Amino acid sequence: MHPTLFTAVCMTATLATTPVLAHGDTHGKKTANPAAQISEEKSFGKAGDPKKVGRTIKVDMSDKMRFTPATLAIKQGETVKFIVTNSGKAMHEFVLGTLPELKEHAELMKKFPNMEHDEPYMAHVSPGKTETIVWQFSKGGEFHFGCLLPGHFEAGMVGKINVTQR
Ligand SMILES: [Cu+2]
Repeated sequence: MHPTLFTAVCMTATLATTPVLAHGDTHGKKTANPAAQISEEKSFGKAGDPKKVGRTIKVDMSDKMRFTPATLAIKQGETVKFIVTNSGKAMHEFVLGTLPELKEHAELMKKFPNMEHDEPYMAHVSPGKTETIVWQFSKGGEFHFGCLLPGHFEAGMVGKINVTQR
């Protein structure tokens, strides 16, 4: 994705009324150095190279506020292609992160339900649709994925990823 567009999309929802508000922890860095954001590494990994996908994992999201499967085991270094399907009638999203980050983001989504957000570690999936993201788990640890639409996370729409260290 083009870096300028990427930042613009991300900022649109909040810029007009509250310029200091950022829903992620990286907006400042992005503005300062747009070229660095593409390869930015998070504690739970980084955007994966689609040519280096070692494994494909299908994840289903339903209106029962559940991910299936909800527990994943991954080896450090693996590049995973997630094929995320929304089999429900409501909008859902698949967002990778650490549990504290996801909780914080879910709280922000409650305050600003129309906030647009887009990052390489999230997929927004309309009812009946399928989206893919490619992510490399460059670091070991326990991570999570969640749906951050208002109320969904709290209703249990969260899954766990164990990345075993090499
Ligand atoms: Cu959801």
